[in-house]
Amino acid sequence: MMSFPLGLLADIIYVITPTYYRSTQIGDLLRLAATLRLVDNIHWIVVEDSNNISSAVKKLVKDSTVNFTLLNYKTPPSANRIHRGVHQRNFALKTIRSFKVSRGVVYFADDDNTYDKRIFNEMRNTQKVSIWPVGFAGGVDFEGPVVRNKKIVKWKTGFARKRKFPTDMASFAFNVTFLSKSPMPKIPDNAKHGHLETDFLMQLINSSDELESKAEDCSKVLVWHTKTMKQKLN
Ligand SMILES: *[C@@H]1O[C@H](CO)[C@@H](O)[C@H](O)[C@H]1NC(C)=O
Ligand SMILES: *[C@@H]1O[C@H](CO)[C@@H](O)[C@H](O)[C@H]1NC(C)=O
Ligand SMILES: CC(=O)N[C@H]1CO[C@H](CO)[C@@H](O)[C@@H]1O
Repeated sequence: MMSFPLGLLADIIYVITPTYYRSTQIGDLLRLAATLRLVDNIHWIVVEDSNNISSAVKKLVKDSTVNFTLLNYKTPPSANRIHRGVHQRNFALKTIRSFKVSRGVVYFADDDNTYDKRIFNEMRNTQKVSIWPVGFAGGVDFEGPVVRNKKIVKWKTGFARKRKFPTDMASFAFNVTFLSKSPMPKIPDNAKHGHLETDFLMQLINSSDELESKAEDCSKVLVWHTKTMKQKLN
């Protein structure tokens, strides 16, 4: 039997990307795929908001050379329209839960953000929930925890400061073992505007003390909440 020194076997990061059809969809996904292919041990879970898997997205994920699972889940008509991607992310969580793995990390990576490949190795050794700042989130240059002596002392945000965890979807990763809990943690469709993250995190942890600060004690921005301009097409 072969044995490996501890830490040599890198844990898999399950990267969840909800996506929906618009003119820039393929361009956005291509940019994300280009980053993910630079990182080892990624399992990319792409969930289309549609009745069918589209051939363009299927070709893109196959060509990415990233290990992937492609799914589709049409947002039900009854859904709360103030959020996007809730049902797709939850479907991805259920799918990962069905893998029944006992190690690994889960990360929500929307298709239009910009990721430095280093963020993935920052999150890879997450024990419970890891955290870092996100550029252009929360109405400020960057939103995230302020860390002093390894402790989160406050949060920097320009939006809904009373949120328990005032942070962006791209700012945290969590241990896959949370998904075997009953009930499984879910993104709540009935959350208030801008409260998806805090409402989700409250199902995982009770306080900021349980968060693991990454990206040099949250002093480096390695992911940006960028937005692709809507194209004006004649
Ligand atoms: C791809 O993912 C599947 C399912 O999790 C896994 O069994 C397989 O080992 C992965 N392959 C690589 C190359 O990571
Ligand atoms: C996740 O949690 C399990 C169980 O507590 C632990 O063994 C593992 O080291 C944690 N981290 C990762 C990346 O799986
Ligand atoms: C082309 C194709 O596969 N269309 C299917 C998309 O999904 C709807 C609803 O599930 C089916 O009725 C179509 O046949």
